[in-house]
Amino acid sequence: MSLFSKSLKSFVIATGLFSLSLPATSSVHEHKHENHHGHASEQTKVMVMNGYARATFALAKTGAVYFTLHNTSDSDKTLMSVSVSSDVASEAQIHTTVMEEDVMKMRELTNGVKIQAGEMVSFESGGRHIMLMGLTKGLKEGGDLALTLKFDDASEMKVKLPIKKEAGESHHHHH
Ligand SMILES: [Cu+2]
Repeated sequence: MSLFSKSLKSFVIATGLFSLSLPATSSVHEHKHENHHGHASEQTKVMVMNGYARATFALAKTGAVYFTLHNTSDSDKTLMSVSVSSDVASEAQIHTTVMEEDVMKMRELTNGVKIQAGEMVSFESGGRHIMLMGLTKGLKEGGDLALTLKFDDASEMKVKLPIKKEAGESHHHHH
């Protein structure tokens, strides 16, 4: 855990969580004053924990991102989509991994991932993950990856995750 604590602080920066009842398109202009109260730490209702992007080789076209989402609010939230700068990749998709006749396959979760009030959902190797498609220059170990997570209540959360090699399990899976 201590490995992650340094970067954890930057994961909890959230925007827009205080405009929960507003549809995505209605905007900031009429409610600008509301943005002033509430510090990020109090308004953050979903925490991103233990997040990282797996380092790739320079010419890789796809990459995977893992984290745990903790919904600290008292209402269910659904992660609907993830966006990434076009400087980094053409698209970010929410994937899950399913076994079909002993073959692992990835599927896009187009309806998002629901995190019930007070619950945690893990995105991890071999399960749900964020897949980056069309990487422009790979993900270099030691760098950062910025993503924006979008929820069904129209809130968005910007996160910056470290790029690193697989966390402590590069060779073996223990069963
Ligand atoms: Cu995938």
